[in-house]
Amino acid sequence: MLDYKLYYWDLPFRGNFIQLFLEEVEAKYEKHDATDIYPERSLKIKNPGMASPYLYECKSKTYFAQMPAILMHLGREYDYLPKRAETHTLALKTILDCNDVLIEITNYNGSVMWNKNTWDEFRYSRLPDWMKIFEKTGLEHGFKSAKGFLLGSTISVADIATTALFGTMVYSFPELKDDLQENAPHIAKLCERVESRPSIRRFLDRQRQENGRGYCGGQIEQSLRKVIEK
Ligand SMILES: N[C@@H](CCC(=O)N[C@@H](CS)C(=O)NCC(=O)O)C(=O)O
Repeated sequence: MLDYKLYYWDLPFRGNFIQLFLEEVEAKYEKHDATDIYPERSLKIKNPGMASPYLYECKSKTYFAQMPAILMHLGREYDYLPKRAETHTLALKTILDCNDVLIEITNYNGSVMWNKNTWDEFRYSRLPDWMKIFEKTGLEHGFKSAKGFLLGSTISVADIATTALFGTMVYSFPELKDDLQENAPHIAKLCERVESRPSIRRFLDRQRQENGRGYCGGQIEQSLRKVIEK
């Protein structure tokens, strides 16, 4: 029996946050194109949401929108949330940080295209600060042990989100690999470890073979490529 249907574009960007999780827990799910809901049906579904990703949960016949809400829901369902109050809150904070980085790297969801000056300002100021925030969080919590995860000794939803953010970013834009290595070396390693978990690895290999290095799509990806690949 099917557990979930995920509605997203054929791009990793926000969809991989959900898809890496579903792969990790080996949920039975189908991937559908975002246009099956967005925009015509967005207001008609149970628990309407403005934009993809949408997750349909078969057992409750319910839709969820907003990537952080979906991940928190799945984290609770599959016991991928830290138990202590501090780290539980940090798991949500980490997912929200990820979503903020997605907004910033797409210049507010593509509202303005990048130019070399604005991109360099972001790349050499805000982006390294974001990377350092993740690194410091890990060092203060799970990275105290060599094989630790971001918030503790076991994998949590925060590791899936961090990998969906930075693993995807450096795969789509290899030019940013050194930036991550320099500012957040433990995060770079964490992404590699999470990406090599067997079901995640199989999924990423398939996705990358089919979609190459595509990131967020649209004019904003073109604009990003223009400034990064210069
Ligand atoms: N805050 C929402 C943002 C959703 C969002 O911006 N989705 C993009 C694709 S990644 C989209 O479909 N945008 C079209 C729109 O906003 O109308 C989330 O985290 O899920």
